[in-house]
Amino acid sequence: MATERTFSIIKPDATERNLTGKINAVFEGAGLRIVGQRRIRMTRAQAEQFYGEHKERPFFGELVEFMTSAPVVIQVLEGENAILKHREVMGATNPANAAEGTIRKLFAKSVGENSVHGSDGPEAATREIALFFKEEEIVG
Ligand code: FUP
Repeated sequence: MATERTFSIIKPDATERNLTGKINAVFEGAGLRIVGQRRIRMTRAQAEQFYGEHKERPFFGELVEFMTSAPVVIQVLEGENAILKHREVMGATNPANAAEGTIRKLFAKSVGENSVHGSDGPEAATREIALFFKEEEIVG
């Protein structure tokens, strides 16, 4: 299995509760190296583009409102099998279904305010990293 990169967001509900360090500790404990990281206030245009595939879903408006409501921490994580490993430590989208010890089980407030985002596959990872990071900002 080759080294992969994935895109991660620590969402507003988590930054507001000062959970960035605790969430990063879970990532690093799982062998995911934080090779790019920046704290930003996401613009409406960025959030709408990022979640474009959910445009027609009933929760789209709320999702964009939430993602722009407070700062987020955007990240590039690197490691063996990083995409799947990251999704495993995040847990299921809805915290009610998330396994014990996962970030969403530990910290998420609801299916919408679920503390973290992670790319769902290699194509998404490449697209999402390129939306927010220049190559020189990623130091492996
Ligand atoms: P995930 O890949 O786990 O982030 O989940 P999805 O791509 O299915 O959903 C993206 C985001 O949409 C979730 F993180 C939160 C939001 N969402 C809702 O608010 N309600 C839902 O029923 C499903 C997703």
